[in-house]
Amino acid sequence: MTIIEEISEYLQKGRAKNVKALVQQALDEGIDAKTILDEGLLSGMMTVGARFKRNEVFVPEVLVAARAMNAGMAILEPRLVEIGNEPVGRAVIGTVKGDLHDIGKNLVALMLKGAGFEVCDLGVDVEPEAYLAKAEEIGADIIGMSALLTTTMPGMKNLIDLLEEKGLRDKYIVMIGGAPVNESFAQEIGADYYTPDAASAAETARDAVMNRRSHAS
Ligand code: B1M
Repeated sequence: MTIIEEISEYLQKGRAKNVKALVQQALDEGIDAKTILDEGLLSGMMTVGARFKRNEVFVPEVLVAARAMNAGMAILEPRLVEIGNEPVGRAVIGTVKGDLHDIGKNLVALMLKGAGFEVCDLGVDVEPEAYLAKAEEIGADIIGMSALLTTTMPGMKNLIDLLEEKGLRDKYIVMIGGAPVNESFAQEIGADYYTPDAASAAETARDAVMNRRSHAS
């Protein structure tokens, strides 16, 4: 097994200390930071995402894998900054106004990071104006909204209305999710994508940004 494969394996097992040590060793051996990121850390996290989607692993395993990913990233980040590694895209995420559920949203944020996104997590109880202000500030590609209560789901439409009012609807890819949300609700309010789980959200976000870039060029 190569050192890169070992990084991916240990990440999937949530072994933060091993991941950290192996990332350092890989750098010392002269392996470039981008390879360690793409083929070690991100590949490991995408595998965890796929297994989570198939119900082969559950929330605790995803959280420990994410902790291992963060441990590796802490070693890798200074090197990535030096070589000017661009993220796959930028995403703003939060749970909508009036809603304090954040476990699922946190998983989506983790998976997006695992897919190579720079993620700004606004937390819970987020006003439409706050999503938009942050998206404009960081030049986001994606705005992701989570809702767990049927009473807070309409908050998702409020952001879409606000984007339309400001003439900014086409600027952002709007993604929604959460237990009571579904595809027909997404269509009804004019969101771009509904995804049922965190792993699909990350895959869809990646594909959507790639698609948009290929159409723009
Ligand atoms: Co609340 N709660 N809760 N709660 N709570 C639910 C949602 C409820 C279904 C329970 C029930 O009655 N059976 C019910 C909602 C009923 C309804 O609206 N139809 C409910 C209620 C009523 C309430 C209160 C009103 C209770 C009260 O005070 N009377 C209150 C509301 C507070 C508020 O938000 N204003 C309340 C409070 C709480 C706690 C604070 C105690 C706690 C939240 C803790 C926290 O989040 N930090 C809590 C919890 C834990 C739950 C349940 C039990 C579990 C939710 C959860 O974390 N699931 C929940 C029952 C349930 O869902 N079975 C319930 C695990 C998580 C991983 O799944 O969030 O669905 P989920 O995320 C998934 C996907 O949905 C998706 O990916 C995730 C993982 O793959 N996903 C996205 C999520 N966001 C996405 C965004 C995307 C894409 C995918 O794109 C951007």
